[in-house]
Amino acid sequence: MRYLTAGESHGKQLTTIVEGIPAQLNLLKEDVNESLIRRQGGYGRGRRMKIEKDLVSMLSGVRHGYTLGSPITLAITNDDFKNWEDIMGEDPIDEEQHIRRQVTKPRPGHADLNGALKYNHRDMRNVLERSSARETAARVAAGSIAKKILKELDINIVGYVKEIHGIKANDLPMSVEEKIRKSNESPVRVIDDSKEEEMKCAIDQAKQDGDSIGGVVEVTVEGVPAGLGSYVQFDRKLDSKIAGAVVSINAFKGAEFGIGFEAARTRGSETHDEIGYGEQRGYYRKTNNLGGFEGGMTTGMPIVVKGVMKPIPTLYKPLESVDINSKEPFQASIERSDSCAVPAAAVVMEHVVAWEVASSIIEQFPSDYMEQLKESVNEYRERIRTF
Ligand code: EPS
Repeated sequence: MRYLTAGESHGKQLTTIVEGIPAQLNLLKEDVNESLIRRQGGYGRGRRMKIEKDLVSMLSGVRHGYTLGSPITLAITNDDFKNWEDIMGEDPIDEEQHIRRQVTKPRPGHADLNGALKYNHRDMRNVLERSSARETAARVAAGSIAKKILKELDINIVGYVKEIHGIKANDLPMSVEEKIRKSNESPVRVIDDSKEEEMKCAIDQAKQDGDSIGGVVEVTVEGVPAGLGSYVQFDRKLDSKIAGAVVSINAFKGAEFGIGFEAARTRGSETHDEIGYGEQRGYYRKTNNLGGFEGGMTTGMPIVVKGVMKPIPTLYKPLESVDINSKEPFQASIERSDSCAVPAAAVVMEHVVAWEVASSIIEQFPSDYMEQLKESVNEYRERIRTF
């Protein structure tokens, strides 16, 4: 399975081309739209989300509600484009107009300066349009198809917020279904609502101060068979692919599995999960400190992975930078922005993790069509249960 996305933040549309999806997967526009709508929400989003209503058109690869096995093209229109047509249109504009409109003041923490240096762009709009987190809508669209595959295989996945600006939600034992329901009801996408108000206050305060705040999100995947991924080669380890996908989300700075960095402070005897066996359940671990992975392969326990998101770098409060034309210092100008996008990022992370898990299944099992995939996964599950 693979996909490519295209599109600028204020361009005409976002496009995702997805390839390698088995034939005969039931897939409706509503499945993709449900994910897109979840991503748009969350307390702390800026004015842009009031303009956009992300809805997908399926331009290829789906017929009468089922996938064909051919590439699937997903298109999301940017409603804001109508306000940007003269700035983002494909036709040439005169030199004077171009110079007047150039973005020459890079925002600290953004891709602006590094992208300009690399691609030799004197107008940093050429960088910021594509490096914008708007692109995550296109990735969520791809991930929503992966989630449909997982669902058919009885694998459930959810992303939710663990922490916003140091305010930590409590761990509550809940099924994935319950976590989905709870987090969907929460404006800050937490499953523990006792911290909700505190988090909203922190977001309000950041907004009032012209600042932004980050946080930690967690994704849980239940129902994965043991043995996805492989230890035999570094680039086949599924935990490393998931970590790569998480860190590839705009503004993410790290990923950890299970107790993660805490393992630096625990002894081996407190870290490793003891193995048990039950006739129905097969092999299992008595705890899940390692977050569902040993040796780059799933253990059959839930995958539990966290990602950390830095505060969004587009600030109302000025930070010092340098104009690339005058080379003079300036205080960054005011930009429209989200003061906190952590709740939306939980949805994005859920979808990129879903993609990696589904990809590893498609790679491992015959998967030209859904029935074939289901049969081979079930056969495998039965074999390892009685192993
Ligand atoms: C973003 C800035 C804001 C966000 C945007 C990401 O957009 P704008 O510059 O148009 O105000 O709302 O996020 C989205 C559009 C989205 O769909 O998530 C940025 O600078 O990355």
